Amino acid sequence: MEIRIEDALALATRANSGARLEHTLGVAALAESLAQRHGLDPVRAKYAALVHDLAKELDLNAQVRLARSWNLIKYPEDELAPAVLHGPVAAYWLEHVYGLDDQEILRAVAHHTLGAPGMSRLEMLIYSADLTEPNRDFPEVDILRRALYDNLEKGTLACVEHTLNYLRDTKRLIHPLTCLTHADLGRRLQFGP
Ligand code: DGI
Ligand code: FE
Ligand code: FE
Repeated sequence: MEIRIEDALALATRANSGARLEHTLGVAALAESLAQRHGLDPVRAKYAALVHDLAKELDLNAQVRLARSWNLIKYPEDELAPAVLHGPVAAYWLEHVYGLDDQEILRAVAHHTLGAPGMSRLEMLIYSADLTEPNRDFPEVDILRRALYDNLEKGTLACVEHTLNYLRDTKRLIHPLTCLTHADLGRRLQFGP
């Protein structure tokens, strides 16, 4: 299937409204400019950003039902913290209902909330742009943006560390994939990919 930004924009405006659409457009703008900065395909980065939260506004119970029926539940934590399911649900829908066949975009969408071991640079970029897009406003966001601009891998590791600290501070359950992503990025930065 040809990757066309108009198609992704149409999907985003159908699925996301109000502040969520503003967020999605913010992720798209940042993803495009980080892709240009780091020599990745800006069209695929923008496409992935526009569709990353397609399933976010579905009722959480509906997300769990879809995730069960599509065999996307991999950890008990997926159902204990079902807000982490919308990435895998959107990626499955894009591939099996919509017909998108770009595996790297599909992985970037699936992994945008928790990351995954062995992420590609496009996956890192979408994960990080989601956290640091222009509408995000928390104390360390500028430091994270600069880190991402300087070095995608190190910046992504800083984003995962920020998320881990946030989850600890707010006493939320930490999903095992967040820990695996953190360990994998740390290892790759130390020993190479
Ligand atoms: O969809 P967005 O709001 O743009 O951002 P996102 O896809 O990163 O989703 C954020 C949600 O995911 C937020 O409610 C926190 C949650 N989350 C991410 N990692 C973990 C997590 N929740 C738990 N309990 N554990 C995690 O490891
Ligand atoms: Fe999301
Ligand atoms: Fe998002």
